[in-house]
Amino acid sequence: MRVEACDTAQRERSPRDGLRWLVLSLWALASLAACGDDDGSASGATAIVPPPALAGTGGAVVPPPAAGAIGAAAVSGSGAIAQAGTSAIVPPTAGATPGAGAAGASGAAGMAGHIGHAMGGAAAAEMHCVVQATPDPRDDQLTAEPRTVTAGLGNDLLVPELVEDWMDEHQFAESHDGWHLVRKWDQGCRKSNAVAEGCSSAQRLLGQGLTRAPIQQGAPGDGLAFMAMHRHMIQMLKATFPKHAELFSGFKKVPRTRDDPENPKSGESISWTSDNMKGFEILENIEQNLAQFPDEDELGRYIQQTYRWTATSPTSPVSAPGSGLHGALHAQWSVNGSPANLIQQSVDVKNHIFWKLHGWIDDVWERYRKAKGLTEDEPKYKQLLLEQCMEMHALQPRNRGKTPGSGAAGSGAAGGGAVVPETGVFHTMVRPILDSSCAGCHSAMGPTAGLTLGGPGITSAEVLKDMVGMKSTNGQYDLIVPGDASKSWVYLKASGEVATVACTGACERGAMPPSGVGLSAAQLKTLRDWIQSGATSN
Ligand SMILES: [Cu+2]
Repeated sequence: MRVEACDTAQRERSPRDGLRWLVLSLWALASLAACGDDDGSASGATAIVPPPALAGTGGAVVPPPAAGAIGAAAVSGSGAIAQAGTSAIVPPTAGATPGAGAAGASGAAGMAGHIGHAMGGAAAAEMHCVVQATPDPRDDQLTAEPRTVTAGLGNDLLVPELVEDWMDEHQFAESHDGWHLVRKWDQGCRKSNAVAEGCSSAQRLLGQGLTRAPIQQGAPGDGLAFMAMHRHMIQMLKATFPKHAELFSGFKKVPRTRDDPENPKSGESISWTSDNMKGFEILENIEQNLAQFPDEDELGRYIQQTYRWTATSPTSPVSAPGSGLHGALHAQWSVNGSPANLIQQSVDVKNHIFWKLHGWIDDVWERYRKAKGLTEDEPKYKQLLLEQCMEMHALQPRNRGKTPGSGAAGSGAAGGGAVVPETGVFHTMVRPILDSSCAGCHSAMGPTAGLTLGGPGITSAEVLKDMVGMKSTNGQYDLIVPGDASKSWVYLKASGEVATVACTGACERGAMPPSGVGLSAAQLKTLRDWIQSGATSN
């Protein structure tokens, strides 16, 4: 799980640029909390703050091709922030959300639950996330009924048109699609730990402003993220349309037969396999089956799907234990040719039954949590939902590849003026590796262990500055020693050589990334060669 990964890494935190840390902390409040930093107070403050361009579980958003990002903005805004401390957190200017268009209007009314940061102007407005939306005025005009459309040979049930309008304004379908796409990166390339080079599907995703998620579908951590992201969407909808929250409530029990009163398409037949049925029985009696799921992540993975692309079987999926009920539920009511076909990831959130089945999954998860004595007050839980919120925000096409302060107002505020595209070996060869493998935890928004190794919102020049000649947490090794990879902590961690390296004091010997899916031999060579040849930008 990423949270655990971050906890592990957090032990290694080193004292670094205090002011910058503070600025980023304020931006990322709870994001940092996830990585084990005094989260009690931070996440307790207010549920929401975060920057849009930050990909929660990391890497889902293309790093900025150019400068002018967080670093610069942070510097320009840092004075006020440092002085004002937490009181610097103020509501953003509603309507200033760049590119919001119609969403700006509804957003003004509908996003009162969020707070932004005293960065001023568009940068502040960009820096928000919606956890608790307030009702949309259209809630009053809604009917409680789903919309029936004729599609292909049958009928399908869609969310009401006004809800669809709201979804369009918030690029809901696109961000949901993107969320899954970045986690199916390896599947698309039929290769574990796939890079875009030589993989056309990855190239296409890059073209959409997406980058590979560090935790791929089915990997440890993905099950929990899967449940949390869909919960985030459900919560958003229920808070936006509270009078019609029932539209987004799940099956109480998954309908088993045509005549089941919960069959969303009454009169149409339903068929499940015996394995499906077994899965329903287990999950609908989750309190009696806790032992089968040691943690929430296991539960999520059991439900989501059974395919696994592993390092040992990169070209074909292996079947992991699990029910795969999520896919079976989607397939059961899928209508060919429907504009919101339930098995079409790019549009399925507009299907009424999507919310029935995901609501059911969400209820199972909630019952599991209750039975385990887990509460919503836990910082890790808050963090989890916050991360999903931030990632979904960042995955809206209008936000992809954007960084706070990188817009027109942002660069103006930063005083940087024109944005200079970066070039050089580090930027083009090394940075992408750091972005995909390290920035999930070590980003500008969530610099676990004080390390910013990439991710959105930081220039390559800044990443370099933060690494080369800088002390690692144990104080014995520098992060990067120009010309000597064998003494460069980042390399030792990435290569796993940390396991045997000489340490005089405390030595955190875990290799990175903690997911266990490390850098490929080619990536390690790139990193090594770059260090050996001087670790410069060129
Ligand atoms: Cu989904």
